Amino acid sequence: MTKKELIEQIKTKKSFLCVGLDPDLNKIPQHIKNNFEDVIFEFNKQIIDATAAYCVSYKPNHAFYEAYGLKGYNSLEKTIKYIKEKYPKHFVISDAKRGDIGNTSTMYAKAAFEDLNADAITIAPYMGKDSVEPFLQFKGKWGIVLALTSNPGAFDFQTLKINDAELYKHVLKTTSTWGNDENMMYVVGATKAEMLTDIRKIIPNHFLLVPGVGAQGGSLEEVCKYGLNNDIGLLINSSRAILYADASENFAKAAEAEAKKVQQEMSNYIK
Ligand code: NUP
Repeated sequence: MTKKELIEQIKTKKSFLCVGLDPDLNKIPQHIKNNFEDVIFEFNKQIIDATAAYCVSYKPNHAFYEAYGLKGYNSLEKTIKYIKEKYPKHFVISDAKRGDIGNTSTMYAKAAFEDLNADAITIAPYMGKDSVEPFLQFKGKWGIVLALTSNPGAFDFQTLKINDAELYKHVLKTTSTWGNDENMMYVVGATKAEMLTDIRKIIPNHFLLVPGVGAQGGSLEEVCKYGLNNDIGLLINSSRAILYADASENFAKAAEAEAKKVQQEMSNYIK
């Protein structure tokens, strides 16, 4: 998907919401577990159908599928196929945080883009240029580089100063020369919204994937205040707050209501 197409979707839907598909068997309602063979896929399918009108993107995190082995991976494949067939304009992010020596990264990229048919994959940039570049060679596909993450551990390394600038700023400056704002995005946690002012000085035009609203307590208003650019430039992810808004047979309706609530707040920022 091109940047132009993504922006068009955001304007049409008046939404820059990304629904995180992080299925957890301990939290999936009992009636789904009792009645379906592929529990994860059925749960996702109902969540997707309930939320598709209010979001522009879905982000399955691989951990929540790989935890259930081959069966889980099969549910992941089926989930992406379902989105791509029924909602082809939604931007699918494989949240796998890959990155390895070049030929290995190429295989990770093939898995995400050719086998799974995701539009984007998250990348940990620690191994440097040759570990990131293979993800940027696929037309219409995106690499989303971790810059400043939402978790408390972000302060262990990412904010350490090297030559007067924090490590995450070096990551932004350097990695942005490896690709462009048509094939790269950055992860910035919603829990660190004030830091978006500095981030926007370094990368004014890139889209940012922003997790951390909802369950992690980040503020949508603050993220928009500091992070919006002329193209909107944000995909804001919420997983648990939408998926597990209700644990009963009403879960899909509750997820829909939650996604709609976020979309309505977002619509205020879209002219
Ligand atoms: O910095 C990050 N923070 C984060 O939470 C980078 C991520 N990829 N994530 C992921 O976003 C996390 O692994 C989970 O899949 C999702 C946030 O979920 P929730 O807190 O909305 O439930």
